[in-house]
Amino acid sequence: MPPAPKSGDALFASVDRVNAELFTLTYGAIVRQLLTDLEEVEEVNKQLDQMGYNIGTRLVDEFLAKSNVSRCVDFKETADVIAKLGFKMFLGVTATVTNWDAEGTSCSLVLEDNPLVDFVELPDTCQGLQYCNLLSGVIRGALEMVSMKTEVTWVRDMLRGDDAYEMRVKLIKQVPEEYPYKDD
Ligand code: MYR
Repeated sequence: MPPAPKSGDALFASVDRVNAELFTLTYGAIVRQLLTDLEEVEEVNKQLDQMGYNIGTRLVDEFLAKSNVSRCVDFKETADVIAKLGFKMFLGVTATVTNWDAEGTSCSLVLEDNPLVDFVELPDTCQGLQYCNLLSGVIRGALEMVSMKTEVTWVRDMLRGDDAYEMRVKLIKQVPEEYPYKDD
């Protein structure tokens, strides 16, 4: 007997899953190719970060258009928006915002589930590889487009034996946006 046709929702769920797997495998192939081409793990880390940055500078427009998010009142709200809406929109998971510093300018985004690393195991020769640098680059690039200069670094990485993925996001400078018209 032929299989029953899938309902619309089930079909979209399976298309989403296939897309996510394709994305994960494609990312793995890119990292592998960079390792072959650049040879030095440090160079691959830099390249992944730069690629992420370039993606982030463009992704932010799509995010703002689709999410209807308007200007956040402070960096804490921005971090929540990234963790709950940004990650959900582009990765299908959410992150936890934690470990704020006293000034409210530095926090951690913790991911328990990271679709980028499904099927990945790092060989011993790649121990210094920051496999998820694309993601930190995306955050840095996206935030720069909304006037926030940040540093984003990985402090925990399950591929290196840690119990979660944790990136540290530090606000370096907030460039005030100039209102383009003069009030008379
Ligand atoms: C504001 O203007 O203060 C709001 C800015 C929100 C920026 C959010 C950027 C989200 C970027 C998506 C991250 C995707 C991670 C995979």
